[in-house]
Amino acid sequence: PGIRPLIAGNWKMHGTLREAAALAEAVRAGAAASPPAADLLVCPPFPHIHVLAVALLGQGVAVGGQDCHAAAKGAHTGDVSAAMLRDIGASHVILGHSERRADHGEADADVRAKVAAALAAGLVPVVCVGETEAQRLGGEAEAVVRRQLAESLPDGFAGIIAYEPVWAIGTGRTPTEGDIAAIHGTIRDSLAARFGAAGQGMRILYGGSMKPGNAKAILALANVDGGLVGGASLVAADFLAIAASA
Ligand code: G2H
Repeated sequence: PGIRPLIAGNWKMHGTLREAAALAEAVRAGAAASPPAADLLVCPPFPHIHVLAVALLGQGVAVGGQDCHAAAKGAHTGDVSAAMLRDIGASHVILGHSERRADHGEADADVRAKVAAALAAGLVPVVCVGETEAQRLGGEAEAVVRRQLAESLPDGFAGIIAYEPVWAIGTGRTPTEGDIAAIHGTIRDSLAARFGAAGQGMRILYGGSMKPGNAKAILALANVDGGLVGGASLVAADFLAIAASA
């Protein structure tokens, strides 16, 4: 038996509470009417998480955060702990997204500390890795991803990996199917080498301009166990169409 896919929506910094609630309700209703062969997760901005987690409780759509702090608590103005996310109903948290790495200078060691904090709080981390365009053109993509995995995952890691080539994020461009399969194979090998059987069973998501039109082909590739969807997750019909193609 294969790994059950996960289709995760990364809503990034979009939407009022009213819009978020409407989007979540449309996803819930669509999935209830026509259950996909995939688990569903939505990751709204922090202020919307609690309301959505309450609304979606037991409805087959999990709710997650887009970041958390590495510390359990303390004097960290503006930050949110993993335990706080868990407390308000989140089950997952995206960590190490390239926008966090770029906008907030997060390095692999920072991501590793956050992943450890998430695991300690009982959250499932969705850890993002991926090369820049210069690294891809320089033939370094696999080495970069291997290094990010080695340095961003703490010992005892249990969670989800998302491969997101930085140059494919929000650009409408995606790697070839062969390139996606190659990197996902590399990620699988790294996970299996370090975590054994557990690594064989970990989900590896693809992210970066995943749309209804390209999802079926991408999700059919070996070692692609779902998607991390940004722009297209803001339109319920598109998100559901991607889920339906899993
Ligand atoms: C990649 C992805 C979601 P988009 O960041 O994490 O965004 O689908 O808009 O490229």
